[in-house]
Amino acid sequence: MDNLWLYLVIGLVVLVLVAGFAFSLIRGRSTDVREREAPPRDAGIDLDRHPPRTEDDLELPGEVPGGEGPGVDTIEAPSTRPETEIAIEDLETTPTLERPESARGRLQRLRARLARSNTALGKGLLALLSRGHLDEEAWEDVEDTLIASDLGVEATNELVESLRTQVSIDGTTDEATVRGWLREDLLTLVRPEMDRRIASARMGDRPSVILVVGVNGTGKTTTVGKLARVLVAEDRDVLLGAADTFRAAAADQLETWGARVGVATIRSDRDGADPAAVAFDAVKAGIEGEADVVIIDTAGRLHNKAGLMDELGKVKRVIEKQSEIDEVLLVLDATTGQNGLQQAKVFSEAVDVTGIVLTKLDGTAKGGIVVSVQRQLGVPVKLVGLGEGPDDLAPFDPAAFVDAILE
Ligand SMILES: Nc1nc2c(ncn2[C@@H]2O[C@H](COP(=O)(O)OP(=O)(O)OP(=O)(O)O)[C@@H](O)[C@H]2O)c(=O)[nH]1
Ligand SMILES: [Mg+2]
Repeated sequence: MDNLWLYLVIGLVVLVLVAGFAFSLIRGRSTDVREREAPPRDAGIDLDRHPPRTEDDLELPGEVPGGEGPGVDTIEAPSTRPETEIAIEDLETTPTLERPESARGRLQRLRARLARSNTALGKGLLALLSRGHLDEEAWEDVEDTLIASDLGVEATNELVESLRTQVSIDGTTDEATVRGWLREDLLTLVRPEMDRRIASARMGDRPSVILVVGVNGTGKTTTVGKLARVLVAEDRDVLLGAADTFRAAAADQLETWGARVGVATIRSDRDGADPAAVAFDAVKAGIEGEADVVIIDTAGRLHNKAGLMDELGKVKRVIEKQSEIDEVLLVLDATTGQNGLQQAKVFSEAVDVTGIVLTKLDGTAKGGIVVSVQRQLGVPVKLVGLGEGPDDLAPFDPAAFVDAILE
């Protein structure tokens, strides 16, 4: 009998132990599952800003060919998107995002580069003007130098006229005096009174929308990347839209720029997806995620290809279904001269250009294009690209520009 009791007690203890062990095993596993399902907290990108596509998205009426809607699958929930997960991991394992340089004083920093590239204009002019007796031949040389800098015939005539008047009144041609006149005249031509601010703050209850356009290879994607950096340095919440859907590599290029400073990119992974649909989705995500600014990169297009220019018009119209476009930046390669002016004309007819970005000013003595393009379009040069480095983009500052030319 005693033995029976003993067996009963031992049996009970073993039962309790087994039950306890089993319970703790189950608990442990469910915690595991919860942890794995929980979204990463400090991924650096607010995933809520990329909500899943809704039925509405597919209703871009008539604008989207094909029965599958825009085909932009970027803003699906991250759990179904291995690419997005990889991007988040990357950001997590790279905890130190780059800290971009603030825009203030950038042109001063880049002044030496600008001065070097424009020596033919500045030094050439000063040498000509201060060499003493200025005969007709000397004035022709001055004109030639200005024309060669892409200043344009009209502005060149105005400048030469003004200089001739001052020389005849004053009689002097010492370098300091001539430099003073030139500085004043060039500054007037560059029109310092133009508003060069870039729309980059929220407009009421929506983000500002910036569309970046231009012909192939002018530096659009690089400019969008650099601009995102400038805005991040100003604590703006930026979202990028990769509406260059010709090649997946174009979206990759943009995404890489963004990831370096913790900015997300809305893109399609399908080559040849409708660029208007991607642009639409980017703006939509920007609105829903309460971004400050959405910057949309577009594919390079030749201005003389009507079909491509029409496509750009469509991108604009589709974006405008849900938001105004606050800024259309035309990116021009400063080394392309007269052709750049022709591009400016055609692009401004297709989309209302609000500002010019002049890139590659570091490699050319053709700074006069600032004046000619502003004259042609009546819109200001807002930014200048002065190199391939990530912070080699500066807000255009007329006085610093003229000083650099005359350095
Ligand atoms: N030196 C110099 N190079 C620049 C500047 N801006 C861009 N680039 C270079 O120009 C080349 C083309 O730049 P992208 O940004 O890819 O040009 P894109 O307009 O986007 O080209 P597509 O998308 O093919 O039309 C790259 O090698 C850039 O590094 C600049 O201000 N100075
Ligand atoms: Mg590009």
